[in-house]
Amino acid sequence: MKVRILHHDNCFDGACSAAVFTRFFLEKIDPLAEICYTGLTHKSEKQFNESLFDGDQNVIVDFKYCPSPRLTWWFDHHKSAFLTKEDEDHFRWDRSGKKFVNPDFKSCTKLIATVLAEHFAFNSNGLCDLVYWADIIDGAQYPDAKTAVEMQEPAMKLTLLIESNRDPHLIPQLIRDFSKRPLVDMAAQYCTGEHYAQILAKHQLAIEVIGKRAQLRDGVVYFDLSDTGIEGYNKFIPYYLHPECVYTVSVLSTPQRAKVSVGSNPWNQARRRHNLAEICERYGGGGHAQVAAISFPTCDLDSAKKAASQIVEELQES
Ligand SMILES: [Mn+2]
Repeated sequence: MKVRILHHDNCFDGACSAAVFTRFFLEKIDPLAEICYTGLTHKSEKQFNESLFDGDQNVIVDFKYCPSPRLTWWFDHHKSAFLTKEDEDHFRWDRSGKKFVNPDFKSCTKLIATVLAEHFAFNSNGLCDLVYWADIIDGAQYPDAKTAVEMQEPAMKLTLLIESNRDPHLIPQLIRDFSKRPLVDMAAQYCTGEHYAQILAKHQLAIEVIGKRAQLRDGVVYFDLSDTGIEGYNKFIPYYLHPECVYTVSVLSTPQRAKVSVGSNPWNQARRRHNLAEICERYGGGGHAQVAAISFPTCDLDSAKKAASQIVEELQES
């Protein structure tokens, strides 16, 4: 049997979600299944192509719902789990018992482990380290910004590797390893050598550039990286540099999209007064109340910048 798992790409929680499901499927359903992986990134249009669903069973983890009849399993914990009202209705009518959404979970990894234990008698004890770290990382439950930015823990090193990865073979390999190997062994194998040193240097450079560009005004840190060639950054850097801020708004440009990221300071949540998913939904984006984003076509960087400046204004404390 061929199983296609579509997971949130370049995301520790997305990879761990796929790993938990993999272990479950091999243990409980078919030990001989051939499991294949595809990473999904948020797009400004046409999110799902039917040809993605080429397995006998097709699974989406840590990503939006798709009303395709070929979708067998679905797990998500995002507040904006549905692209449209029609998709949401389609999900509500589903009687397969294999599709689950719960935005109360900090990570999709924990949601999957919990649901599979409850409904399918899966024992996820062997994966508790994975569940623990996915919950910390995706839920931004670090004790402080230093832990989130200085990359000491094996799970943090692997997160840095995953978030900056461009090699299509690496994440499937990591997922298979996550489903059966301890994080400390994996970090020792993957987060070493020249390649990792380069990734770490990029991370240091991002800290430096954001430090130079970020402007803090009325509780909001704003920076535009669209002309720097930086295609991603650790989202805690702004809070590491400006611990007193409440929100961050940034603009990025990659070959795939222009992106506005909107976040709130995990160590200053008492001052958060906005639901960021709702704000981003108005521009066609989404996410969680604490952190959300909007994607625009690469050619439409101006719209991204305009949306970002409007959001900055809305979030500033008067
Ligand atoms: Mn997630």
